[in-house]
Amino acid sequence: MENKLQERAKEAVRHFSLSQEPCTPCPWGSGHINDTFLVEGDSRYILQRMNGNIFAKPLEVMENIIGVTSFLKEKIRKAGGDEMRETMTVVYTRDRQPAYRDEYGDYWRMYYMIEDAVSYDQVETEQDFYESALAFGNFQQLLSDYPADTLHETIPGFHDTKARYEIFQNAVRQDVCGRAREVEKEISFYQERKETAEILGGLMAEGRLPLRVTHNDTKLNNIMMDKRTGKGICVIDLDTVMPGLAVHDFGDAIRFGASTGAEDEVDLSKISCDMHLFKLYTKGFLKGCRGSLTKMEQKMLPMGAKVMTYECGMRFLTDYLQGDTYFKIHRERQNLDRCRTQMKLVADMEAKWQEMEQIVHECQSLP
Ligand code: ADP
Ligand code: GN1
Ligand code: MG
Repeated sequence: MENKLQERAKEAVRHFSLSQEPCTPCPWGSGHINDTFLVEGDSRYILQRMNGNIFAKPLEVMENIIGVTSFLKEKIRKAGGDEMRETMTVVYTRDRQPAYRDEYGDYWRMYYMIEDAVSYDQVETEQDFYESALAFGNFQQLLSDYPADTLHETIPGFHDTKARYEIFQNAVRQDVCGRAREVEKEISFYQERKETAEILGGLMAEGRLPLRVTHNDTKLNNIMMDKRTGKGICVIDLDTVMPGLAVHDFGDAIRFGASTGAEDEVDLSKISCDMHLFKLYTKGFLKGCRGSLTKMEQKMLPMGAKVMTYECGMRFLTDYLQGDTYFKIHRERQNLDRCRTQMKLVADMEAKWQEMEQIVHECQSLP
C-alpha cells in the first residue's frame, strides 16, 4: 500500500511545474490527517495527498489557504519580512490549478518547503514552546482584519464540542466494531463531564466570546521553528483556518505542548499538564495577540485548554469505536492510548484548576 501510494505521489509530481526532474517523493512528517511527502528537485517541496474523507471540498480548502497566505504575504512584505519563509507558498499545477486531481479522485497539492526550520512533536526546550506561543498569537493577530465571511467552513462544526458529544454518543450506541464494552470507563469519563462540552459554545452563542479568524489546529508540529534563531517562523497546516474561538487555539496548543508525554504515550504515569509550560505559553500567547483578547477571552484560557483536551480525547475515543477511520494509526489501539492521555490531562487540569487561573491572572498584568 505504502509503495503504491509512493508511486501515485510520483505520478502526481509530474503535474506540477517543476523545472527539474524530481527524485522519488519520500514520506515526511507525523501529521494525523494528510499523506505528506518530501520532493527534491530544483528546490525542495512538500507534496500532500489531501484527505478526501475529511475534506469534502478540497478546492474550497485550497481557496482558503491561498486567500490567507496571500493576505499574510502582503503584511509580511510591508513589515520587511521574508514572505517565502514566514508563510506557506502554494505551487500550482502545470495547468495552473491549486491542486491535481488524480484518477482515483484524490487531490494532491504542493508547497515550497520551509527550509532551515524544524517542527517538533514534543517540547524540547522551554524557549521553543514560548516562541511557538508568540507565533500562534501573532498569526491570529495578523488575521484579525481578514474578511472572515470569505472563508469556507472546511470541516463543518469542527470545534462544536456539543455536536461532537452527540457524535460520540451515537458511536457508543451503534458500537459498529463491538468495542464499547472494553472501554466503559473511558465512555463514562466523557459522559460524566458532558457539561464541559457546552460551556464555550454557550458563551459564544450569548455573544460573550467573539468569533475570530483562527487556526483551529495549533499543535506544536504545525509550526516551523527556525533552526538558527529558534523563532517560530511559519505557521503551517492551514486546512482548518476558519472563524473560531481564540481560546480554542490557545487550548489546543496547551493540550499537546504542555503535556509531559507524547499524545499516544502508553505509560500514563508520564502524563501531566506542566504548569511551568502552561505559564510560558500563556505569557507568549498574550504577548503575540498584542492586547487583542477581551477580558472574557483571557479569563476563559484555562477553560479553552480543558475543553480542547476533552474534545480531542472524545474524538480519539469516537474514532476507536468507529474502527479508526479518521486519525491515522500506526498500531492497534493507538487511538485508545491517545484518548487515555487526554483523559489523564483533563483530570490533571481539574486538579490544578486554581493554579491555572492564578497563572492567567498573573500573566495578564505583564507587559
Ligand atoms: P497533517 O494535516 O497531516 O498534520 P501537515 O500539513 O501538518 O499535515 O504536514 C505534516 C508535516 O509536514 C508537518 O508537521 C511538517 O513537519 C511538515 N510540513 C508541512 N508543510 C511544510 C512546509 N511547507 N515546509 C516544511 N515542512 C512542512
Ligand atoms: C489532527 O492534522 P494534524 O495531525 O495536525 C486533527 C486535529 C487534532 C490532532 C490531534 C483536521 O491534527 O484536530 O487535534 O490531529 N486535525 C484535523 O493530534 O482533524
Ligand atoms: Mg499537522
